[in-house]
Amino acid sequence: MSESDDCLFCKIIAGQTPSTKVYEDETTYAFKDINPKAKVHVLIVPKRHYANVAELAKDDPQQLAHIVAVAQSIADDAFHGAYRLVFNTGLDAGQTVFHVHAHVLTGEKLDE
Ligand code: IU
Repeated sequence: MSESDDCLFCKIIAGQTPSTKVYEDETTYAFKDINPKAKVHVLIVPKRHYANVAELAKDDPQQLAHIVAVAQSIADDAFHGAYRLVFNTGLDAGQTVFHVHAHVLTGEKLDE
């Protein structure tokens, strides 16, 4: 874990940068993506800073499992439990924010 003062998602979690909250508990925060790629597009982040999903899986697999459970719950409410869960990992895979985040895409039938 290497927390950065410059991390956008750390600032969102701290309430220093605005976001539209969807879910929050002691360890986890979820908010609407500002550039949605589906009818419902939510980002789920651990409150502790990990750069990517591999780092999170290694250091705190329970937190990763909890993120999946939160995604399931969002999709249960939005679209009978159907959803796509994406972790872009690395610049060349399209990761632009280096605080691990799960994209939850749901709320409508998704293209294959
Ligand atoms: P990526 O997997 O790192 O590319 O995803 C970053 C996401 O963060 C992307 O979908 C942006 O639309 C989203 N986002 C946001 O929701 N709020 C912001 O202030 C910024 C980016 I900057």
